[in-house]
Amino acid sequence: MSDDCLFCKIIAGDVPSDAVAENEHAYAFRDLTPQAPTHVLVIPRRHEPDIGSLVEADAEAATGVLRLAKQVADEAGGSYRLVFNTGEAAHQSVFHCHAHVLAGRSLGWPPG
Ligand code: DGP
Repeated sequence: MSDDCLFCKIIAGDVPSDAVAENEHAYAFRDLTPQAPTHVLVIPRRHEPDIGSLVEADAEAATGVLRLAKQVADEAGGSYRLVFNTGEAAHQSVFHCHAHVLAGRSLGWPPG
């Protein structure tokens, strides 16, 4: 846990969130500013700043994130997009690894 990390506070229950699912390694909750009918964030319980750091530090936890993202996407039904914004120029604003699961509408390509 990192003291000044918003998503660590969400995992600890110190900041409220709209829970969707969880497993041993990861927690899924609804994004505050949804960009699609289904917009769920899947975060590892372990604090790592991004997916690259997580997979190097704990590959099992990274797999746990992917498994939970798949479960959330399966429950949403149909097509989906899984996004790890990584680094400021790629629009990462919270530096605790997170996957966006986006579904429920047609999604354009390339992304902006
Ligand atoms: P990113 O830009 O990839 O770092 O995505 C961060 C996401 O986190 C963004 O879509 C908005 C969401 N978010 C920020 N603060 C909160 C919060 O307090 N609660 C929830 N549920 N989502 C948040």
